[in-house]
Amino acid sequence: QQPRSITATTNSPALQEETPGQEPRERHLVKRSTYCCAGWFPFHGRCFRYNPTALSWAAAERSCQALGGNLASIHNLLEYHAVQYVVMRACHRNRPTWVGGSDAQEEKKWLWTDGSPFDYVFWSAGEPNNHGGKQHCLRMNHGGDLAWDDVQCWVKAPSVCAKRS
Ligand SMILES: [Ca+2]
Ligand SMILES: [Ca+2]
Repeated sequence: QQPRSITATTNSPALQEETPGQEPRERHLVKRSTYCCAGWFPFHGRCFRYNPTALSWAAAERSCQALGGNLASIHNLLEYHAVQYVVMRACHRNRPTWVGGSDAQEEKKWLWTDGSPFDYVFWSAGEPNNHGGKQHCLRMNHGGDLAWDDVQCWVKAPSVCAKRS
């Protein structure tokens, strides 16, 4: 399978990895730096994949682990837009979708399942509200601002997995 080029999928300058002055062959190799198998979208050293099957958050995480990854972690707005793109490309709308954040172990102590630092948030207005004291899992594309919401973990939703390229 040929890897997809990142530059073919976005117009954002921050996503382009070309360096001026390089020979075409070298440039070609740079573009391959995030290699992903078919069905996985490359972005900044990781590969992302949308799973349309509605699963609980824990079942979604296990299905990602079965593919060698975890539910996606998100560390800046560009990464969030990339994950939103993966969802939009697959189902042509901004479906509410599980990613790997959870505060199930301890309230308000959010963690990513891939072990990376929880160093960025994009909560919807008024979220996370831990509604009913029972919301411990992070679902994206919430509400009009398409931001993040904490949701009951047993709710079934599609998901996005990520793994190292
Ligand atoms: Ca909570
Ligand atoms: Ca909530």
